[in-house]
Amino acid sequence: MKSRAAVAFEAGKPLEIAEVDLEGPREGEVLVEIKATGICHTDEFTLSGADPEGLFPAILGHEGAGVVVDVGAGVKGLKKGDHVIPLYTPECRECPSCLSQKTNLCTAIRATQGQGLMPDGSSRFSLDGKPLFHYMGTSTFSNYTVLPEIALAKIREDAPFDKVCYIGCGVTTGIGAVIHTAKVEEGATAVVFGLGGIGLNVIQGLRLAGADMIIGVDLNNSKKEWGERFGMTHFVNPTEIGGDLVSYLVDLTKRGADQIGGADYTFDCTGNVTVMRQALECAHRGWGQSIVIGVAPAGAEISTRPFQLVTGRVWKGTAFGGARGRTDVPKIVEWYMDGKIEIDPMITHTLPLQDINKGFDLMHAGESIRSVVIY
Ligand code: NAD
Ligand code: AHE
Ligand code: ZN
Repeated sequence: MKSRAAVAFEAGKPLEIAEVDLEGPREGEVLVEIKATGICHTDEFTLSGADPEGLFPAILGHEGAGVVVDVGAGVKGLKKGDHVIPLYTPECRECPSCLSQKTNLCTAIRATQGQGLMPDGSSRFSLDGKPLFHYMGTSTFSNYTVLPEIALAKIREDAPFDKVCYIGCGVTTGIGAVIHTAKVEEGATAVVFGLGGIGLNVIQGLRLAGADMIIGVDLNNSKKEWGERFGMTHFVNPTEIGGDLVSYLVDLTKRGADQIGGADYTFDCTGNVTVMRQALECAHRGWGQSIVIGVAPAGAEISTRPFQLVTGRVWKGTAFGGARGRTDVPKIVEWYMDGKIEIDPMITHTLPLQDINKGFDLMHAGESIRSVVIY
């Protein structure tokens, strides 16, 4: 079949709209009509050429929602008409990682996914007879896409596609980092670096967990109002404090009898390795945990004095907020439908597919939180 798609032909170049060819689902695979997709900073990261796994030409996009159109042989858990969210972190429930119950990083198809291919080692997409790479196993910048059954979460049918697509990455990553990875407790203090589409969801996750002091750090002052909207209690612009950011944050988190200072939990949502170090070092001596969410460019490395770890700070990372997609994503959709979490105000822009590059421009200009493409 044909599908309208935004194709990334080359790193650093705008996407181009094309009618691509899409083969039907093979064994264990599902054809999905994508109804809406968010644009995440990770799409921009890969398009920029900074992703060591980045492949071109490819169909990017990993934050979608849609409807099952067809299923391949052996698909048991999904049928035509089901509403689904694609999962770049699948959940096979059979691999050692899934069975361990210690991680959400299912390994069933990770190798081929990283090569831009379906699990059988081939691509379903092509243009003019030449294959196009899949991306993160999802390729939601195509109106129709094929995924393995294990990479789809079935969701309730009254959930609006143009909002719940955001649960396919940003919402789950941010809230999950708080709930699954950090396991933040009531009354905690926290610092969130980078108040974009991920950081604001960390903030709403912290509010949900009952954190007391939620400090947001961003270079863009317009993010102050955004952070406050979702529960941030203090805002810091590092360029305006006139001194060392870590000392400033440690002082700000001194409370009552505890004059050591430092946050119980800190989160990097920038992908900047200098910020990651600051986030670790403003975590509380003895117990503070710092969670890396941001994705750093090829070749970037993190560093700190080992003494920071010797004295009890913990450095952790999280992918997809530690969520097990098929199990947890439908629950997060329920939370949204029940009003327990907010999504609508964060979707600042909606665009037709032909304007997808505007979504990237808005992100670069710091003007959007999330842009969503509606097919
Ligand atoms: P975004 O562009 O919407 O937001 C980034 C924010 O960081 C912006 O508000 C920007 O002003 C701020 N910022 C940039 N440099 C800063 C600095 N030095 N100090 C303070 N603030 C700074 O991006 P997003 O969609 O929220 O994604 C954030 C990061 O998370 C990206 O690196 C993305 O690739 C990554 N990500 C990771 C996962 C995961 O599973 N680990 C999932 C989604 C996104
Ligand atoms: N391909 C990059 C790493 C990119 C990365 O870390 N991706 C996150 C999801 S970001 C979503 O917006 C992730 O899930 N990582 C785990 C995994 O298995 O990819 C690189 O550096 O090679
Ligand atoms: Zn993402």
